[in-house]
Amino acid sequence: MTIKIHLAIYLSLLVAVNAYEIWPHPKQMKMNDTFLSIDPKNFTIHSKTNGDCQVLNRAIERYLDRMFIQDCSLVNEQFRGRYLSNKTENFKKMTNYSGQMTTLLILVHDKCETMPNTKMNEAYTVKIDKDHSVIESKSVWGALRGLETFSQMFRHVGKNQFSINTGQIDDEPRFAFRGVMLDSSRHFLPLHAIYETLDAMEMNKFNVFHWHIVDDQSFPFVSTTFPELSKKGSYRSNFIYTPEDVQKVLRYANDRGIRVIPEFDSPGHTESWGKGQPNLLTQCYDGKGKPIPNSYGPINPVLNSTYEFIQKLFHEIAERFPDQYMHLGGDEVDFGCWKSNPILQEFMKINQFGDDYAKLESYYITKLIDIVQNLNRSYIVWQEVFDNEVKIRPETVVHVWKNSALWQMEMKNVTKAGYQALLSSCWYLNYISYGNDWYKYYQCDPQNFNGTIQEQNLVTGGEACLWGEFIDASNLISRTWPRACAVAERLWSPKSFKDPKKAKTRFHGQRCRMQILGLKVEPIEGPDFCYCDDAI
Ligand SMILES: *[C@@H]1O[C@H](CO)[C@@H](O)[C@H](O)[C@H]1NC(C)=O
Ligand SMILES: *[C@@H]1O[C@H](CO)[C@@H](O)[C@H](O)[C@H]1NC(C)=O
Ligand SMILES: *[C@@H]1O[C@H](CO)[C@@H](O)[C@H](O)[C@H]1NC(C)=O
Ligand SMILES: *[C@@H]1O[C@H](CO)[C@@H](O)[C@H](O)[C@H]1NC(C)=O
Ligand SMILES: *[C@@H]1O[C@H](CO)[C@@H](O)[C@H](O)[C@H]1NC(C)=O
Ligand SMILES: *[C@@H]1O[C@H](CO)[C@@H](O)[C@H](O)[C@H]1NC(C)=O
Ligand SMILES: *[C@@H]1O[C@H](CO)[C@@H](O)[C@H](O)[C@H]1NC(C)=O
Ligand SMILES: CC(=O)N[C@H]1CO[C@H](CO)[C@@H](O)[C@@H]1O
Repeated sequence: MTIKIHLAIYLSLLVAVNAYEIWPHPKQMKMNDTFLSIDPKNFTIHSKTNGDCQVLNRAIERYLDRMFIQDCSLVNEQFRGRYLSNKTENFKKMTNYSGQMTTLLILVHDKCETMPNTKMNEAYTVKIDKDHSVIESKSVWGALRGLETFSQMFRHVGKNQFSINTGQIDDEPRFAFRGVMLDSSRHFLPLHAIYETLDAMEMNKFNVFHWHIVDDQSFPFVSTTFPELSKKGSYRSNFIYTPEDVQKVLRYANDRGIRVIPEFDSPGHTESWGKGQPNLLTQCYDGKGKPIPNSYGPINPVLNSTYEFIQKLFHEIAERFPDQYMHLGGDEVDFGCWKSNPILQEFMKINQFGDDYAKLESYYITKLIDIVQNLNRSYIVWQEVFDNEVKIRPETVVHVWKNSALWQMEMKNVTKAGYQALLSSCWYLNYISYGNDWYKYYQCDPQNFNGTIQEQNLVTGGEACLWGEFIDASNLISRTWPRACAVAERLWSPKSFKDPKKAKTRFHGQRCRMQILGLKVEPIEGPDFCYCDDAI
């Protein structure tokens, strides 16, 4: 029995040296058996770009800083001793050794873009060769993804001694939209928690940070137009995001090729808005037609003042967040309070909406959309907006989230109607369970529905959501990761990578890699260990 176990460990170690542990898996890899040695003290990265490229310069600095950590995650001491001696001299004598790599060239062909965007090109090639190693891409974003891949290709084979196999990787993402959503309203998330998330996202080639910044419980976003919103609506006076804080997050994300899409969800989920903006929310009434003190429902959609406020607030949001997209929310509007209010009842009558409060919601959303369009922004909405047949623009992205067995049908309906679809139904990572739960995240495929080719092509990607009711900075990273790695590979790698059993060694490697960079990533692949566990 023990012999068997030892043999298994021994074999898995053998696999470790030849398996390329890159996560998410590249589209195409042709690796050779020969390898180069790298001495971190004798290694430089050069770049050739079309004009100035600060984003790349900063990325190179960042990667040089963390590339040569002693990566204990992939091989252990025993293994090193047996196969790749810790002595450089012996290392060089090894049969497949073909030289030292002292430089890497990064070649970016197009003019360097300064902001990640909907059309960004993330394709790249990494070629590791005796005489000439290069990362080549059209855009700077491809170069960033290539650097991440390159940094995952090393083997730590001895003190300050690394090796890398020769070969070529040609890679590009399967989906253009690969997001992670954080909720900073249910629990305030300090900037360091957001930065850590962005670091982890970069390691997994995510490219959209969806910031669900405000909700019923708190309004931490500081508006300079309406300062009372955060003054009265935040949990505490220091649980806020000032304009400078938002700038910092934007810069941090931007440097990592990550778009930031803010969500100001309305007309529901707005309780905290009402604290600093009187007369915004709907007064609820009791059965006898009397106003209930301090009882408010969704935003009041019948007042002109509502739209003056919305116009000014969203104007400010558009100035703060430069991405082409905003997330407008539109989910879970509770009609109960609207139904109780006699002024709204009257409005329903005048507008011949009958008893259909979805029509009143449509009335609000249509006006909101007009405002956002005038601000020259595109938008994403939660699926209810589509379900309630609100008039939306053809390029609207519909965010499918309801976690029923019916998400495939919803995807079909949305794309059949010609809208782009974004999937989150199977990726609500805040719903935790015992065991290797990443398998189910890994196996969910956003194009796995009965759609025509054209309909499937309207799937723009997906997003892992971390709703914050039970999450704050103390458990954000451990709850998100490595689960979100499974989503990352689904959204980046070719569809054929779908067997979690085949992926688990690499998955484990990625978890350890993140851990050694200081991210407190959970073990979710059963009993195991990282070789760097003793350093944590
Ligand atoms: C060295 O190359 C040989 C032949 O190409 C190959 O079979 C072997 O696995 C390689 N060894 C290592 C450690 O890469
Ligand atoms: C760096 O590596 C090159 C190529 O192997 C070698 O010629 C040179 O002496 C090395 N320089 C240092 C400072 O080790
Ligand atoms: C890999 O090996 C093949 C055949 O030995 C060779 O033609 C090719 O140039 C090698 N590629 C790299 C990147 O070393
Ligand atoms: C609200 O705006 C509409 C259209 O702009 C206008 O016709 C109406 O008189 C306004 N109502 C009030 C109470 O100001
Ligand atoms: C509208 O947005 C597009 C895409 O972001 C941009 O190219 C264009 O210049 C903008 N137009 C105006 C009037 O701001
Ligand atoms: C999709 O559309 C069909 C036909 O309109 C409808 O019956 C069904 O309820 C819709 N499914 C979902 C999940 O919305
Ligand atoms: C898939 O869609 C096609 C055409 O929309 C329909 O004919 C077929 O019955 C559907 N298949 C399933 C399994 O739902
Ligand atoms: C970790 C390891 O394998 N260390 C070895 C390095 O090389 C010396 C000399 O060959 C050995 O004594 C160590 O055990």
